Amino acid sequence: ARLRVLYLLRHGQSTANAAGEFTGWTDVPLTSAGEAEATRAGQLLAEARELPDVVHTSVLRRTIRTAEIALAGIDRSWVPVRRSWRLNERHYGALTGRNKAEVRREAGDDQFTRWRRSFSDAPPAMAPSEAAELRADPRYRDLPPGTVPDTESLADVLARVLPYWADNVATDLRAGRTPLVVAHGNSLRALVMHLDKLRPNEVAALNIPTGMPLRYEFDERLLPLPPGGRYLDPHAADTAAATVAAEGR
Ligand code: DG2
Repeated sequence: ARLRVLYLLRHGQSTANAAGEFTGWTDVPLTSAGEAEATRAGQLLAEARELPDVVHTSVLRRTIRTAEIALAGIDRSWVPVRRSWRLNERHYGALTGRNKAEVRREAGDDQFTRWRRSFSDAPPAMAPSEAAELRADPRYRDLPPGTVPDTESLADVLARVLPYWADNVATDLRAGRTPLVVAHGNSLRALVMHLDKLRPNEVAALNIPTGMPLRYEFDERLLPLPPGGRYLDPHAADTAAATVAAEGR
């Protein structure tokens, strides 16, 4: 049977990542280091046997730009691209824009870790004026009322990522395509949780590094072989994931 291959890629370092700030739905650009990560991701993909022939991104510029750079690197700027708010980062509520180290000092280690990595806890809601501004954004204003969140848990993210997976990415895989999904730390954690059937306590320990292509192979039933996929540069990915885990420290 034909191999079904999927690539997951978190965007390269953003200006908010570099500043150590919670980002969520804020539309920040890549840093030059983030662009270099995207270039490197393209080089790694270029060495892979199966090249992406369809791309999915969030509607935030850090994934859009990362996808552009990586696709140019494999000479596949022509690949069809779909974008969805469903692949956006987890909405970080009132933590959005706050410095992670500062929040950790104020709220304490336990609360900080729960906000970042628990499955069902959501941070406090974003201020109503800021939330209203987000709802008025042209990207979101035509969505059904109640769709744009003012904070989200990972459980909420999973609930909105799953329909996108089922209706778009899984459909591509079944049609024999090789999708590249360029998304975010937490929207990808939700997706991996689903793919690998992780429990909440298992997904708490999962950290996805920026700019590192993660390759999944599936059987006919779309069960991953092996579970967890494989980073194209496993050593660099391990080191970078440990850095993500230690943010705010
Ligand atoms: C980061 C993830 O999202 O942060 O929103 O701060 O992937 O868009 O850079 P991304 C954010 P953590 O949950 O790892 O703190």
